[in-house]
Amino acid sequence: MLELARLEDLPADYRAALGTQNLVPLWPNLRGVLPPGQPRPKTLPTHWSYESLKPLLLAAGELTPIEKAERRVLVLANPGHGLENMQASAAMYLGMQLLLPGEWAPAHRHTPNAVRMIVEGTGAYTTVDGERCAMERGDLILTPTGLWHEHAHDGAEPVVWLDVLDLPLVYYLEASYHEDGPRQAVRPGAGERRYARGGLLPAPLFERGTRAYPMLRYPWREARAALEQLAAAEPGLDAVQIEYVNPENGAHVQNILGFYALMLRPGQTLSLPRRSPAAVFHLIEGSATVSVDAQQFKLAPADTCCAPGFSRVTLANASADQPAFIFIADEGPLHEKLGLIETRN
Ligand code: 1HN
Repeated sequence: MLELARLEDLPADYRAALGTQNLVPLWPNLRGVLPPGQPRPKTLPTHWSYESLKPLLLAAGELTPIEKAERRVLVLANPGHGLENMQASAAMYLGMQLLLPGEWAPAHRHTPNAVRMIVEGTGAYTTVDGERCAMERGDLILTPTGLWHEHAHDGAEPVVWLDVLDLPLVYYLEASYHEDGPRQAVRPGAGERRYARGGLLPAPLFERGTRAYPMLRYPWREARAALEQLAAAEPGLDAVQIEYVNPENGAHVQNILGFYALMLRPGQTLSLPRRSPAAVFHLIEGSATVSVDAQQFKLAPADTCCAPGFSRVTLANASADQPAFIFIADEGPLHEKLGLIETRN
């Protein structure tokens, strides 16, 4: 490949003259922004152990009252992006949030989209757009852009969940901001009952719903049953995987990030296609090894890891008799909308 001239090849006075007029020569920087063949992600394959971070999260519960934190979260930051930038990948933010009995995380809304994957504890609920969403292990709860949300806890033990947001992208676009609001009037959540049966949609007087976010809580009980039934119905199927979708139209549940659950059969090894979006893997149940290029992460329940775009990812379940259940978040919907989605062998 043609070697391009470096910045140092230019006379110092010329470089200084460019700077005074806010000008930059492209050629010394061209290969950096357009590397050959495939991107050079800053995102590093990274593993966060729940067992290791949990004591630090519980300590935060003693060190910082909820009133002083608003959201008590330890961010799972990718060192490749610089920890202070609070990014798991180019477009994904991850955090582990703790809510203690009796605490309340006040109502706000913001432009980034969030989802929560509940890790442990019972008795907490989040109110999204006025709908009460119980938080139980493995549930996925959406907090799409612009919807009011707050968290409350009537139970007796700490509740922890994984937050996944598209914050890095929305922040990069200079589109990130929030508003505070009063405590919401709460009505029981209805989405999960309204869309309780696959292929059967409410259509009162022949009209289908058109709400952008018709279903806010996806109970783990249902997702797990769907995976087990899929595995039983198709014994030869390698990728026992479901996507969390908008039940009215089958679209991705949110505009920017995609969300999936995958079951590894006992003893199964599954190689994923190499894809342009970065992905996050979070173990809900069982045990699994996630290989990302040359690195191997052994995931225990509630562990999380990430893989940059175009990496080779292999998922393995070493258990001879127990399935493993993995929650996956990726930047796929974003890449699709931008026309950047690629899959390679
Ligand atoms: C947020 O609103 C929550 O509502 C959690 O629980 C984490 C991280 C960045 C920006 C907003 C929440 C967040 C967040």
